[in-house]
Amino acid sequence: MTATGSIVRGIVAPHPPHLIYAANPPQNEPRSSGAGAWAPLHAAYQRLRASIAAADFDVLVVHTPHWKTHVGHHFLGVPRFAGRSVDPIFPNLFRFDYQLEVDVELAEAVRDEAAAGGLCTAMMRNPDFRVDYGTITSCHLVRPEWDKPVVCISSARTAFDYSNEAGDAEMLVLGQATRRAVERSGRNALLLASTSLSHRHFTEEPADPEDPRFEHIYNRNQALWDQRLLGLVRAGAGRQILDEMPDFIEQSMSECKDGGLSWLLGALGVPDYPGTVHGYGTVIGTGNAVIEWDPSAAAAAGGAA
Ligand code: 2X7
Ligand code: FE2
Repeated sequence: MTATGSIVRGIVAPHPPHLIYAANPPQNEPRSSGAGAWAPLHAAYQRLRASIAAADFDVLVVHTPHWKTHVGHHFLGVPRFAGRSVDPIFPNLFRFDYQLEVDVELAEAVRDEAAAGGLCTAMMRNPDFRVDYGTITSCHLVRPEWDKPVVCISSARTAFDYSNEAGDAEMLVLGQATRRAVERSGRNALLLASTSLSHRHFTEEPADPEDPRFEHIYNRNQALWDQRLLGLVRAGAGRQILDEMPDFIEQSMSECKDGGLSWLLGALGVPDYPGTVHGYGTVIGTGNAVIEWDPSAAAAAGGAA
């Protein structure tokens, strides 16, 4: 089969529900105070949306850490989902009425490629399944119009059940499978790794969760790790990121343990060209960055893609 589809962008799209709360979309019931604690991340997402505004894409393919599956990698496999998503930890901030379309054909193609690569996989065929808030938040912040179908991939538990190294090995296979399926499908895809970086967070909220006086990184160790990782992104050192990933995960309690960033790097062919860091900010002490890799721009500039 001729390869016609492509990965148009690879994006790190963090999903703290706080960012939805602060944006006050009509789908979310709680109303923000407007105090502005997370303005740097909103500005980062705004820069990302401007950067992809002229991009030609058909589908968002998202890997989420908040759909946790204990036996293998699962894929949404019903054309349409609708419901109310409530964040179990922050129900005060996120009660979101969603409707989303799924590109089931592409989801099945990714599943088939992943299975051919030796991974344990399954399709989610329950039409009443409640889509997780990671998927909803990242998709909304990247594409608030909700006018593109999604492919949604769960977080398998290999890293948690066995080791970070074993988890990453699977995520690289899954990334390569995703790339092959996108190319074979003829789709142009945005890939979203829905993930925070460092992830230790405070366990108490101020009276106004959006009060900027209380928002800062949990500890300096996390800040240093996040800055190290972003330096490697800017340097185009994808291989080095993967080499350091097990330590990054362990020492900063990173949400990358769920595999999204490793999956994305694998799908991009482990980039040796820089990613654009649109911005960095903390949410209840966690570290979050909005990052974009543009493979075709890198190829045009003479890099590998
Ligand atoms: O899921 C999250 C997260 N990753 C980071 C911060 C706050 C809440 O939820
Ligand atoms: Fe999360």
